[in-house]
Amino acid sequence: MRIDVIALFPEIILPALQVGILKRTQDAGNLTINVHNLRDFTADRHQTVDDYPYGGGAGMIMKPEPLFTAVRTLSRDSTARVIYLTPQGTPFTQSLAEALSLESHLLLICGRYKGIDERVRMKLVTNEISIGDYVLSGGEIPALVLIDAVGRVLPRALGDYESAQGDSFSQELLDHPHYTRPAEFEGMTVPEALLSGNHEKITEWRHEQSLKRTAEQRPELLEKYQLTEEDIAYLDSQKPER
Ligand code: 9D3
Repeated sequence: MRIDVIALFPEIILPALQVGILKRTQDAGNLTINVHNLRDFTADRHQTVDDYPYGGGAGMIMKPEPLFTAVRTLSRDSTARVIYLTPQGTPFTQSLAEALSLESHLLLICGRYKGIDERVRMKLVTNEISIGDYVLSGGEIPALVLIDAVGRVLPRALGDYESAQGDSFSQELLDHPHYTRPAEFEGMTVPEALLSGNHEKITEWRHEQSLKRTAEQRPELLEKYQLTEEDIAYLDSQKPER
């Protein structure tokens, strides 16, 4: 996969691409990421990227010319998905990350100021994505979130799909607690089920903990999840007495 990013602050994005899974995926040759500065696609002496809004109001708008030049330069073949990161976009999810991981070329546009000229959105943008309902100062961090989520489901090396599989499967419920050595730390012990060596018991304990956490933190996820009789009985047993 190839990912091009158009940003006003490439330096926000670059260091995060040099470590961990994203670095390994790039080193394996399965992902090429290029981060471009929008100012490099300007044609005027002052490298102007923004201007005042028609109709007035506070804030600036990103001018169409540098964005048209950048997208046309970076997507010569015209097969790239052109994704604009915007608070007005469709919510980013694991399933969207997995769908995007099947593309061969993504071109990400990071906004700053109040947003981009509408003609860029109409003529060039194929997808608009938001990472959640909170206000950030630009699209660079959202682009990094998207790259991280998409990059980690790409194969790092041949036959390296299991971990990503496990992730999407476990998205239905929240993860259970984890413990490692020592068996006792500052008076806190590891749950007996995990020390039992009984794999059925361990699996049951983990599943119950996932149900409990999901009920506490994300009850709306349980509405889509097919609860068994045993699941319902367990959750009922966790409710405080009246
Ligand atoms: C005045 C209306 N604001 C929109 C909610 C203006 C505005 C605020 C923040 C315009 C752009 C931004 C910068 N944010 C992004 O570029 C952005 C973003 C976000 O703020 N939250 C979640 N996802 C995203 S994706 C891009």
